[in-house]
Amino acid sequence: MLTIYSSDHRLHHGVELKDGAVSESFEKPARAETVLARVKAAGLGGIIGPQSYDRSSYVGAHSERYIEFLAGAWSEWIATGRTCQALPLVWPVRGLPSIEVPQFIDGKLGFFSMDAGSPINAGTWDAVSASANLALTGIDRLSDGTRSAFALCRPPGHHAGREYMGGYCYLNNAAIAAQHCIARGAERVAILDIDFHHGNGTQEIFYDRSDVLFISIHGDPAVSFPYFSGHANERGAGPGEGFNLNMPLPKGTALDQFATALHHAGAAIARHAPDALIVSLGVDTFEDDPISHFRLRTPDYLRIGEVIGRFGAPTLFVMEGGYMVDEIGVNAVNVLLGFEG
Ligand code: SP5
Ligand code: ZN
Repeated sequence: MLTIYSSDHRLHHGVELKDGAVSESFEKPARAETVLARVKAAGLGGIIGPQSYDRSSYVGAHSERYIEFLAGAWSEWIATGRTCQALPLVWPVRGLPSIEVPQFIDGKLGFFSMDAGSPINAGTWDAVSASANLALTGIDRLSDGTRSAFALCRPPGHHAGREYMGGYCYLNNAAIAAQHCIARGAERVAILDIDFHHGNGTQEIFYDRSDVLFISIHGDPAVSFPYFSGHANERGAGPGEGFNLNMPLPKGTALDQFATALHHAGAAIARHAPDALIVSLGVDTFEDDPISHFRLRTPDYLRIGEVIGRFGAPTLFVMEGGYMVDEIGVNAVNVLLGFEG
């Protein structure tokens, strides 16, 4: 399987508010390096860099004003005399008579975010645009007839919505790839999200559409981030009704229960008959993940890959979460090896 990778991910190295203090984010550069090292050690296949894409390729999944904000946020931040990382600290709430984009950067950060989990620093835009370009390159390879590819994206994307960053995510790499695939003439795409966390951003972007089926298997939002979406009764709206499938699972979920959900996902994907399948591949479902609550073990990821391989669709894997750095390489690559059979 072809891997698409860029060292530009290192340009983004964020902080995280944790236990009342600022520390290094769980979402750190070593994650992608560990996965890349495992791709090489396992002999998965060739490794190529991204093609370049205009930022208009991100519009569709995102709004133009959000892309403008993200590309310019660091300059606006340092223009105020600050050199530390930029974090949002205020958000609009329910019940406001109108919500407009503030003029000052501190207000814009809150307007265009869902939490304080996505800090912005000098290299963030270059890193997140390179990450999105990996997914775009991957989907273009599938359109050319390749059966599968792995976009080793970092930063991840699935929490980023049409107009917001959050949960370590800025550009929704999987959604951008799906939109590009449709723009190139595909009739139907399916996105299967197996990260521990609900893919709230991807859900939002395609919620009212029937051409992109979104399926997410994740920790029950009653007790897990992102808390405000991911319930089973969120099934899509208007023409998109029935094209959003959430499968929340309890804390402690192990392979048996996860595999049952994966088989349900397979049936829904078969009904949709997509031209391409995009897998949001998070391995924070691992038993030793520091921020998540499932109990998958390293060999389980081979099985998960096998099941996805039997779906039979041209498949792009897009890297999402996974924070037990020592193990994310072997776990992620096990999915890819299992897929290849
Ligand atoms: C892409 C992705 O996996 N994003 C996850 C974002 C999770 N953000 C909330 C993290 C809460 C961390 N709680 C720390 C518990 C430490 N024991
Ligand atoms: Zn996650």
